[in-house]
Amino acid sequence: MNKPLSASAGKVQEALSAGGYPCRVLEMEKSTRSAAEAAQAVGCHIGQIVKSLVFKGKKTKKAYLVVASGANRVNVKKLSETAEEPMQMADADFVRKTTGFAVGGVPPLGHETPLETFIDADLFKHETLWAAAGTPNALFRLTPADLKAMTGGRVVALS
Ligand code: 5CA
Repeated sequence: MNKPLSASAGKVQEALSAGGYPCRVLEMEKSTRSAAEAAQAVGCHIGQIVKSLVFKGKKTKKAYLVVASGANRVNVKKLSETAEEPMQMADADFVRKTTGFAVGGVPPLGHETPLETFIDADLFKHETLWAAAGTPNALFRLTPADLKAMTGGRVVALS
């Protein structure tokens, strides 16, 4: 029998269901806090892991979401050019305040506030992806098309 989801993972499952996505949140025994751990827990390639990273615009102080392949490092210079303002990685407090989730479990949907989103084009190399679902143990499987639909993000080269 499946255990009930924790509150944060349940919030993500609700957002998925409300959006009409058939995705099911899985809470794992093992940690999925980092992309490498997540890939190991579900037995996929690290490139199939969706990292949901929050950046802050240095001018506007606005929060942006960058969904990147687990295999890539985001090039902040390139990202700043794309966003047309200098960007910095957000700190943990800013991440929690803008998304409603803690670092290590930030999902690509269901945030506290709507975030302008950029999607790493490399994620489209894979048929299926795995994204964080609210906690450092929770994930759900999705397609690149689902990711585009649920974030409304712009697909760009980020690495
Ligand atoms: N659950 C996994 C796989 S989906 C996950 O959430 N990975 S992640 O890459 O999207 O989230 C971890 C990221 O959070 C790290 O890559 C790092 O960019 C960021 N991070 C780690 N520690 C901090 C911190 N103290 N403050 C802000 N961001 C942090």
